[in-house]
Amino acid sequence: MIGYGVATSAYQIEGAVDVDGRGPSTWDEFCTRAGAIVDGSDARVACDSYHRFDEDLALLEGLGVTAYRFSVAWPRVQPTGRGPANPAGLAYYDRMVDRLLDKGIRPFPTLFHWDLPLALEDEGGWPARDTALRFVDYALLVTGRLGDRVPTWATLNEPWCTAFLGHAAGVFAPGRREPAAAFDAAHHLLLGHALAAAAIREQRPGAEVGLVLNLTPVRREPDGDPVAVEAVDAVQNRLWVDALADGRYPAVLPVPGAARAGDLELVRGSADWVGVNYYTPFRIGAPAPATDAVGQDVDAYPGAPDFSFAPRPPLTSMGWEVDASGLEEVLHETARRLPGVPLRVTENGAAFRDPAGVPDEDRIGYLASHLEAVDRAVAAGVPVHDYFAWSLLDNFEWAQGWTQTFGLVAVEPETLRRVPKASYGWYADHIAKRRLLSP
Ligand code: IFM
Repeated sequence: MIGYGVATSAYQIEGAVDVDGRGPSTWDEFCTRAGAIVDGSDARVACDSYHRFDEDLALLEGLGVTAYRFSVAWPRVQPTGRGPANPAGLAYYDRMVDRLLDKGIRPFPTLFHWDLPLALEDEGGWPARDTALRFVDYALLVTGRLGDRVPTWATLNEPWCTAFLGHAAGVFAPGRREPAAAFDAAHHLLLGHALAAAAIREQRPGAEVGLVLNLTPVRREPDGDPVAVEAVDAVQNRLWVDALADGRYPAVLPVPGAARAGDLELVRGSADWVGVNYYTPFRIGAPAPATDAVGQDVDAYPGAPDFSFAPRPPLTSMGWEVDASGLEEVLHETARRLPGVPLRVTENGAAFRDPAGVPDEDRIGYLASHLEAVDRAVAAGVPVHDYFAWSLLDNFEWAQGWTQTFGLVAVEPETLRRVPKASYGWYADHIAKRRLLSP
C-alpha cells in the first residue's frame, strides 16, 4: 500500500508569529502591504496550530493517516536566517516529531515552504547566492536535531512559486517584479536544494532528500499560441525537471545571470525522490494582455508571448479546472524524465465554497477521482510512494488570505474550533479500506 497522509505548511497554520523567539519572515512583511492579500488578512494567528497541536494530532489520528507532511519555519529556527539555532524553535518541531511517532504517524517535514527570514531578504533574498548557503546551514541545524528519527526530507516546496510568483509576477512575497531576479532566485533555490541534500546525506547517511515541485501538463486550446505553451511549460515544469535530470536549463529560457560553472552538475541527480503537487492542468488560450488570475498569473512566465489561461469547467473556487487525468499524465511524465526516482504526490486537493463548511461533496468527488488517477499510475508501474491531501485544515491561502478553503476540516474564525467536513470522514474511510486490503 502507498502511504496516505495530509499536508500543511507552517506559515499557513501555525500563527504565533511573535512567540518563542521566532523572527519575522518575508510573508509577515508582505501581508502588511496594502492590496497584497485580497481580503486584507494575515497569518498572525492563522489556525493557531502552534498552540493547538494536540487538537490537530487528534485529527490526524482520527483520519488514520500513515504520514503527516508539515513544514519547519526557518524564522523559528534561525530568527535572522543565520547563526545558532533558537532552542525553543527547534524544540517545537522536536516535540512534534515525537508525538507523531508515538501515534505511529510518519513525520514528513519540508524545510522551506516560503517563509524566508526577513533579514535574509534584506540581504538580497533568493536572487543572492548567499541565501543558498544560509539554507544549507539552516537545514543542517534541523536535520542534526530531528534526523535521528526522520529519514525522509523535502528541502523546498514549489520553488516555482517563490521564484516566479515572488520575483516576476510580484503577487507572492517578496513582491518583486524583476524577471531576471526570478531566474536567479530559481537557480539559487535549486542550488540550495542540491547543496543541502548533499550536506544532509553526509551528516545523516541513509537520509532520503528530495524536493517538491508543482508540475502540471500544459495544454493548448485551439486558439492558443504554441510558443506560449512551450514557454509556460519551460518555466513551470522543465526548468526544474531538466536541471534535476540533465543538469541543464531548457534552451528556450534565459540562462540565469547568477549561474556559475559547475552549479548544475551539483543539481543533476540531487533528488533522491521528487514530490509532485498537482491541482489542475493548464490550458493556454487566446493571446490576451496580462491580467492577474488566481495562482495562475500570466506575468509569472517571463518571455512568454501574450496568452490567457482558459480553464474548462468544472472549476474549483480558485478558478482551477478539475481534471484528474492531468495528475496521471504528470506522474507518467515525471517518471519518464527521472527514471528510478521514487515519486510522491505531496499535495492534491481543492478549494470550494463549502456550504456551512461541512457537506463538501465537491471535495470528495475531487479527491476520489484523483486517488483513482494515482491508482492507475501505480498499476501502470509509476513508482508513487505516498499521497498527501491538501490540506488537513482550512488555512491562510497566501495572497488569497482566508477566502479559499482547502481543508478536510473547517476552522471557525472566531473560536478556531476544528469542525471536520464530510471529506474528512470520507478520506478516513478510504484509508481504512486501503489498510484492510493491504497484505
Ligand atoms: O496552499 C498552497 C500550498 O501552500 C502550496 N501548494 C498549493 C496550495 C494551494 O494553493
